[in-house]
Amino acid sequence: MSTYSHILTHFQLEGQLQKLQAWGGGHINHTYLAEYEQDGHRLRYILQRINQQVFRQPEAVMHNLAVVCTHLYRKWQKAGLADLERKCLQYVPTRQGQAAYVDETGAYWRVLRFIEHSVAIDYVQRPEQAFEAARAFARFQQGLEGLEVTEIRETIPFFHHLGRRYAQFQQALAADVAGRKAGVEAEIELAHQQYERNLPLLQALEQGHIPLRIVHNDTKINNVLLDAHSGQGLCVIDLDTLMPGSLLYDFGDMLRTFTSPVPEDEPDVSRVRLQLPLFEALCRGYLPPLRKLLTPAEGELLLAAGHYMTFIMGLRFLTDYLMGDVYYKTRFPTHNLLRARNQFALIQNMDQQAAAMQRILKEVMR
Ligand code: ADP
Ligand code: GN1
Ligand code: MG
Repeated sequence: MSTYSHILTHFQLEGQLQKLQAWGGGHINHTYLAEYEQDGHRLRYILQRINQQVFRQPEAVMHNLAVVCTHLYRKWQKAGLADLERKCLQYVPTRQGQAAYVDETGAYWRVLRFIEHSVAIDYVQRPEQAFEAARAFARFQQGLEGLEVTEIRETIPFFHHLGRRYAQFQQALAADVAGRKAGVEAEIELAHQQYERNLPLLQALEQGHIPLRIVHNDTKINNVLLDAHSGQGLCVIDLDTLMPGSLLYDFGDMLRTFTSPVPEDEPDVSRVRLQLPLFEALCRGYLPPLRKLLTPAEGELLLAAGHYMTFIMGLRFLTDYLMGDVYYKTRFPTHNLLRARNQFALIQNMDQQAAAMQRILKEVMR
């Protein structure tokens, strides 16, 4: 049993705690699965401690979670969405009625209802998975419609701002605190080239031609739960980075994580390849439901967004490697470097298949 069981006593949970164990493969928060027994029934919950190194304003994170969960639940309930309890993320309030419990050290804890009979996959193997996951993200986006951008707080300023990310990379390079610069010259060179190349999208975003929307900002494949039996897309999770931004970030991050059928830290870089059937499934799952919402400017930049987001993640992994692994959870010393190399390999592979991707996109958007 984890030593955190006393934290659970502060939440509106009934029954006997049976088990508490570490859970999931996220890179950021500390996640545990809590199992209760109540009147012969098993009830499960996710207990999470927010990573406050990453989220400097945990109250903003919790504010957004509460606003979005309430909005989606009401909207979908009114619409009669089937299986609502498994399609809408819900938190359990504290005994004081708050969304989070702040412990004596100032740490923020929250409890979420566990979505039963679901799976979070770390990489896509079949087109149906990409389709279903994309459809769940599209439903989520549609659900957010009607919520004002001003109701949502910014949890990480400049989260997907290429200029800021490049500046952080340059600082890490200059400081070279971990002495890792030597040995990654090729990656550094690539990062400089790709920065230049992705600047036009940054400019387009900054010029205000792209609508500012509430978006998820972290649409990687393991942030959506699929039904364990049918594979149906169920519930979008990990709402910590949900904030005003561009829908291009979300499509771009899906393109990054739904289209290459290997994990983000696949040791054999040559296996990192964009598969067109997965790309097509992603487009078919995500774009048609959002057709009315998408502006022509957004439509034009979808592929560029895949590049942009894949590059930003590669750059962030490389920066963290240079800084000595201070941000992402890592399991071995070259973990971040491997992740960065895989992102860069994916970008190069996207380039090789750009024409075919364009054709598919055109076909789906017709
Ligand atoms: P991180 O920010 O660290 O990625 P997440 O919120 O994505 O944290 O949670 C980590 C993992 O925990 C997810 O990938 C998923 O496997 C599991 N998880 C999180 N919330 C739920 C939930 N409500 N029901 C079932 N599993 C969940
Ligand atoms: C982190 O929290 P998680 O593991 O879903 C990161 C994302 C990266 C992703 C790369 C707050 O996501 O931005 O794309 O790792 N989240 C944060 O796998 O930095
Ligand atoms: Mg996550």
